[in-house]
Amino acid sequence: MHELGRLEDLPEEYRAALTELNLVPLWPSLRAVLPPGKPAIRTRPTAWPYRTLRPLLLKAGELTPMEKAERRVLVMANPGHGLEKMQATSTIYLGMQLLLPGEWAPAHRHTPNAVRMIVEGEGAYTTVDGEKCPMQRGDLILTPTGLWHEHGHDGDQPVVWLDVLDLPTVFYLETSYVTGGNPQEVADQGMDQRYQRGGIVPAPVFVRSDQPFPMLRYPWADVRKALLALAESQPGIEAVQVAYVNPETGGECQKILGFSALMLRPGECLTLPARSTAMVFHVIEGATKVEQDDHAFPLAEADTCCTQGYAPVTLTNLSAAQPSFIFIADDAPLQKKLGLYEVRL
Ligand code: 1HN
Repeated sequence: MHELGRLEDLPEEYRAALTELNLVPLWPSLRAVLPPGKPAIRTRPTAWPYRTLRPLLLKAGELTPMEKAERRVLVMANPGHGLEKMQATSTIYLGMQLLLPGEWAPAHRHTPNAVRMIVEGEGAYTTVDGEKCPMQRGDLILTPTGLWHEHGHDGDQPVVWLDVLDLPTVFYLETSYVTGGNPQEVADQGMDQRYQRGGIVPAPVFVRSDQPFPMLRYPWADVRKALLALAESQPGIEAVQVAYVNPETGGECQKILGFSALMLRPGECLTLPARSTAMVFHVIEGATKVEQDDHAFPLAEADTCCTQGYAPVTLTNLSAAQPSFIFIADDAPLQKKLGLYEVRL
């Protein structure tokens, strides 16, 4: 590809005339927006070890009362995007949130979609659209776009969870906003008993859901059991991985970001092919090394990291005796809808 003209090649006077009229010549910047072969990537592979983050999050609990925070969160920002942008990747917001015993994070609803992966503690719950969802370690709880949600805590120890939002995309689209409100009325209990097993859903005549987000809580105990059963029954399977889906449609559980859980068998090393999506890895159980290019992150339980798109990622279970379990987030649902998703084998 031949070299294109530079901005400096143009007469000062001409450039000033363009600027005056809010015009810009394309050719000096064309290669920056259309680099050959692969995109210009800002997302830097980055790890956020829990042991370093946790004391600072607990300190925030002392420094900032809930009334002054609304949501007490330390945002895990990617330095490649600039910390103030609050982007872990181009499309993924990550934050670690703390709720102390007796605290309450008031109800609101907003356009970005959120999920929470519970990291530590017992006794907290989040109420989403009137459904009270208990929070236990490893559970995934959805708070999809537009649904009311609030968090409460009846236990006696701090509770911490990882928030994953599609905020960067929704914000970039100039569609991100919030509405406040009053505490929600909690609906009848047992909503989360509707989907007991894959392949069987409530019959349409009576109770089949017409909601876009029929399942809000994915208990870790069930997901873990499914992974162990998959590994046991399919010893030759390439990746022991399950996706969090909408049980009514079998499709992705949210529209912009996608979520899955992966088990690495003892000592297993798995290379994921280069794909167009950046990824987030969070260790639910065990110890896993995440490697990409020159970066190697040995992750312990509750640690989180991100990788770039367009380069392979290698995951290694650091234990030869125990399986490790990882939660994964990416923006494959969005990229697929836009026709941009690629796997490079
Ligand atoms: C939000 O609503 C929560 O409800 C957490 O817990 C983090 C980050 C950005 C925008 C909204 C929550 C958030 C958020």
